[in-house]
Amino acid sequence: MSEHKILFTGTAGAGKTTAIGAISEVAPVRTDVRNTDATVLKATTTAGLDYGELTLDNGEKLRLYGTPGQQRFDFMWKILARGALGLVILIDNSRADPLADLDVYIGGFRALIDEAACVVAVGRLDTHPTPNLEQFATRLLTHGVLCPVLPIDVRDPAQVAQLLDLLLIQLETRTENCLS
Ligand SMILES: Nc1nc2c(ncn2[C@@H]2O[C@H](COP(=O)(O)OP(=O)(O)O)[C@@H](O)[C@H]2O)c(=O)[nH]1
Ligand SMILES: [Mg+2]
Repeated sequence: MSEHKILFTGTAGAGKTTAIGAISEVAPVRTDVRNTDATVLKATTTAGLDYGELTLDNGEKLRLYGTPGQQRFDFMWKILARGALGLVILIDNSRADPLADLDVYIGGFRALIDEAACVVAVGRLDTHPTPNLEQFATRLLTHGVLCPVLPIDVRDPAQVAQLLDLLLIQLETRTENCLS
C-alpha cells in the first residue's frame, strides 16, 4: 500500500489544525499549547505539529502533518519536509499582508516546492477579498513557482478533500512525465 506524506503550513490561525481535523479518520494528534505570542489573538497556537490520516478510495494512505506556523520554528520545517510529496500553504486573508505571508512559506519550503506538489489555499476571502486569487498567482510567478491557487474554508471537509485531490493529481502528472 502506498503512502503519501502531505504537509499543511501557514500562519498561526490560518487553519492547519482545523483542516486536518476536518478530514482525518483517526483522532488528530495535536500539540497546541497556551499562546504566548501577544500578536496572535488565540488562546492556543501550534507550537509543535498536527497529525492526521486519510485513506483514499484506491487504498492509498495520506499522512497529514501540520507544521508549526511561526517562522521562528523554520528549523522544523526542513525536518518535516523530508520525504513529503505535497505541500498545502494556507493563507489567512484577514492578516495585514497575506502576500508577504506567502513569500515566507515559499522561501521556507522552496526545496520541497521544487520537487513536490504544492497548492495555495486562501481562506476568509468572503470577509477579506483582497488580495484576490489572481494577485496570489502573480506573486507565485515572481518566485518562478507554478501551482494552483484556490479559495478555501478549512471548516468544510469537502473543500479540504478537494484540495488534497488537486495535490494528488499533480503528483500523478509528475510521475507520468518522469515515465514518458
Ligand atoms: N469565521 C471564519 N472562521 C474561520 C474561517 N476559516 C477558518 N476559520 C477559523 O479559524 C481558526 C483557525 O484555527 P486553527 O485551525 O487552530 O489554525 P492553525 O493555527 O493554523 O492550526 C478556526 O477557529 C477556524 O474555525 C473563515 O473563513 N471564517
Ligand atoms: Mg494549529
